[in-house]
Amino acid sequence: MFGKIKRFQQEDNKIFIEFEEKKVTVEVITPFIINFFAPIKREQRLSKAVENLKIQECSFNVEMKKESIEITTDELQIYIFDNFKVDIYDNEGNVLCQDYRYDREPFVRRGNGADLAAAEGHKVGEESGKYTVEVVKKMEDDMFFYGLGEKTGHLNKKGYHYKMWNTDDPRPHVESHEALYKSIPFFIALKQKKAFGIFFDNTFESHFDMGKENSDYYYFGAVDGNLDYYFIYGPSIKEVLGGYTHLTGKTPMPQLWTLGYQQSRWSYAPDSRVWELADNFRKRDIPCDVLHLDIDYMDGYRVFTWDNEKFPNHEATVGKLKEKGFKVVTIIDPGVKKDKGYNIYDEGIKNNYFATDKDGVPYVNKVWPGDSLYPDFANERVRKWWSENQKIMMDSGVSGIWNDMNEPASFNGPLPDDVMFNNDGVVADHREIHNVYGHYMSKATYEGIKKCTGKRPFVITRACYAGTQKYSTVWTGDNQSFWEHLRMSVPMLMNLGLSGMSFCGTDVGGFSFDCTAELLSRWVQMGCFTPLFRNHACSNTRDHEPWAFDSATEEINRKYIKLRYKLIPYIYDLMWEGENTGLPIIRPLMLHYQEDAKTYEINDEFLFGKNILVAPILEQGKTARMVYLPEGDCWIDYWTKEVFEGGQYIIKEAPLDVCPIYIKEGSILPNYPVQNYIGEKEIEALTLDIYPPKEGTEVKYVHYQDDGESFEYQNGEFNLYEFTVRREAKGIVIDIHNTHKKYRNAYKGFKFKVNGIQISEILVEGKSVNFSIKDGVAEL
Ligand code: MIG
Repeated sequence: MFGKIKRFQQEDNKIFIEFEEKKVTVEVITPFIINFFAPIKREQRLSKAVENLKIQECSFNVEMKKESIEITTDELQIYIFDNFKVDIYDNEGNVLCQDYRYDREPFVRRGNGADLAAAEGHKVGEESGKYTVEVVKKMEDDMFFYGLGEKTGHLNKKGYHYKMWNTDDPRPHVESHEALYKSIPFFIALKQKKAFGIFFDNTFESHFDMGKENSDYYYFGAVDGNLDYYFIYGPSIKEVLGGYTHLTGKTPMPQLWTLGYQQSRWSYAPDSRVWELADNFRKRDIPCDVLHLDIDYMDGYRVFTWDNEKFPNHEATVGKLKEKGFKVVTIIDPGVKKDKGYNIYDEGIKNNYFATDKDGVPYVNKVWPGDSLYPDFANERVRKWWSENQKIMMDSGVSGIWNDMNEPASFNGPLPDDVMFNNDGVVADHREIHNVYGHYMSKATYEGIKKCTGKRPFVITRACYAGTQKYSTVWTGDNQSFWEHLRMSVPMLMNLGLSGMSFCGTDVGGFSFDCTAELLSRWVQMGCFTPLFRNHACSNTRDHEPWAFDSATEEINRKYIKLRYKLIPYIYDLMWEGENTGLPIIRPLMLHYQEDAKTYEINDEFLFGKNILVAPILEQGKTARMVYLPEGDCWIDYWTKEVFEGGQYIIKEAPLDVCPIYIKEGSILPNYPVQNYIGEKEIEALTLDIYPPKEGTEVKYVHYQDDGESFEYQNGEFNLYEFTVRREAKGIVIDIHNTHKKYRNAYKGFKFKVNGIQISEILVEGKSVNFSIKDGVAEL
C-alpha cells in the first residue's frame, strides 16, 4: 500500500516521509507520544477527540539507515521501514511494539451448520472484516490489554474482538455484544511490566482484535478514514493515561452536589409522584441530592418542552425542590418531533439544522415522539443553536441535562450510510459521524449550560467518543437487574476509567428486569464507590428505590449512601487530582501495583483512589469472599480495623450489610459529616480519618477545597491543605500546612479520628497547638 521509502524531510516536530505510493507524516508530540498519520481519505487530520494538540518541544534525532528511518527521542527509538512498517523500542533497546510483517491469517470457522445455527437463533461469529485502514502488531509474550471504553467481559481484553460502532441494543449486554453505546478507540498494552497505549483516532466503524483471530498478532482497523494513531509510552500505566488525556483532555472538576446520591426511574411523573419521592428521602433520613425526570416530563416527547398536565407549575415545583436540597436533572434526546408549529422543529427546518438524505432533504426516522429529525451536531451552527436551547431548561430551574439516545438510536431501522452531515464545513456521511454524534451533542450541551449558568455543567451522556470526558459524565446504559451485570460493571467501569472517562457509573439496581432486595443491597455497596451514583430503573419494572423492599434493605441503602456522603471530600480530591493527571477514580489494582503481576487480572476488586480498596460481593447468596491485597503495602479492614500484610489472599466474611473495604496503611481520608444533601451544613471543620503509617515513617495527603460550583478555581480561587502524619515511638505527629490560600471560606478547624494509636502532637504551619480529645476524636 505504501511501497518503498524514497526520502524524508523534517520540519519542526514533523517528519514527512515519502514512500513510492504515498506520503505520510510522523509527528513527535512529546518524547513519549508519537503520531503516525497517512492521509488515506482526507489530507487533513480533522480530529474530533484532540482539540488544541499541545506539542512539547523536545530534541530528537532522525537518520536514514540502510533499511529504515530511525527516529530517536529521549524515551523511544522508532524505526520506519518500507510499507510504513514501524518498530518501537524503549531507550534501552527493549522491544515495545513491532508491526507484524505477514498477512493476517484468520482462523477458520468450521462446520456447515452455520445457517441452521443462526436460524435457530444462535449468534454465529461474523467473518473477520476487510478494512481500508489496518495496522497489525506482533503479539509479544506476556501481554495484557486494557481500556477500549465501555465493553462487556473482563478487565483484560486479550483474546477478544471488539467493534467501535455506537449501538443501542436493548438485549441483555453479554460478552457476544462487541459494541455498546460508546466508542473509545484506545487501549493500553502491558508487556513485561511496561505499558504503552495506542489511540486510533478514526471515527468510522473500527475493529480491535486483541489476538482472537490469531495469537501471533493483534490489530486495529477501520472501514474508512485515515490512518491516524498515537503511540503513547509509559512505562507506567499512569503515564500512559497522562499521555492519552494530554491528547484528548481530562475530566474537569464537577459541581460538588453531582457527587451526591441520585435517584431516577423511567419516569417519575406527575409532580405529586416526585414530591412523594422527595418526602420519602427526607422522612427516612436517606441522603439524596438529585432527582431525574425521564421522558415523560415532556409534552409529547418534544424536547425542550414540559407537559403542562403532569407538571402544571414546573418552575415552582423545581424551585421548591431546590429549597429542600433536590436538584432536578431532565433527559433530552436528540430526536426532534416532526411537527409544524413546534418551535424547535420549525427553527431547525428553517435554518437547515437537521441531517439530510443524500439529496439534501431532511432525514426522518422514528424515536419516542414518532417521526423525528436528527440535529446535525457535527455542524458548529447547529451546536450553537442546541447550546442556546439549554437556556430553556436552565430557566425552568433544571440543574443538569441527561443526554440519551444519541448513538443515535432509531426505531425505524438504522440510519442509512448516506445520511449527510456538515462537519464544520466538510460534508461527511453517517458512517463518519455516527460515532461522534453523542460526543458533539454533549459538547453543545456542555457549552450551552456553561454559557447560561456560568457554573460547571452537569451533563450525562449515553453515547460518546474519545475526548467526551471534557464535556460529560457517562452511564453505561440499559443494564439489567442481573447479578451478572453487577459483576460486569466492575471491569467495565475500570476500563472506562482507563479510557479517560473518569466520571462514570451504572444504573444501580439494574435498568431492565426486576431487582431483588439482595441484589439492590449489594449494588448500592458497589454504587457507593462509583463517581456517578445513580439508582435508575426501566418503566414497568419493580420499584427499587432504597425503601422499596423491606426495612433491612432500606437500612443497608442508608448505611452506604451515608458512607458516600462522608467520603465526598475524598472523592472531590480525586476529581482535582484527575483534572491534573488524567487518573480515574475507579482504578484497577495494577494501576498502582504494576510490579505485582497478581493484580493484572483482578476483575472483582478495585481501588477507589489509591487509598481505598473495595472488594464488593457480586454473587447472590454469598457472604464471604476471597480478597487479594496487593503487595508492598499493609491494608486495614475498614470495619474491624484488623491489619493485613499485602501480597496475600485473605477470606473476608461479608454478611449482607458488609461490603469488604480496606484502607491502605498510611492513609489520611478527609471526611464530611453526613448531610441530607451537599451544602445542607456549613462545613466548619474537616475531619481526618487517619490510618497511621509504620513507625519512623510519614505520609502526606493534599486536600483541595473550593466553592464547589464556579470556574473561579481556574483563576486560583481554591485552598490546598497539606497534611503530614509522622509516626514516632510514642504516637503520631500531625502537621498541617495551608499551601495555597485563595478561597475565602477556609475551614475554621480540624477534627482527627486516629485508628489504633495516640496523637502526641499537632502542628499548624510548623507550630505546636493545643487540642482536646472527645470520644476518641481530637479537635483543634
Ligand atoms: O429506550 O428514556 O438508557 O435510561 O430510562 C428507552 C427512557 C429510552 C433509554 C435509557 C434509559 C431511559 C430510557 N431510554
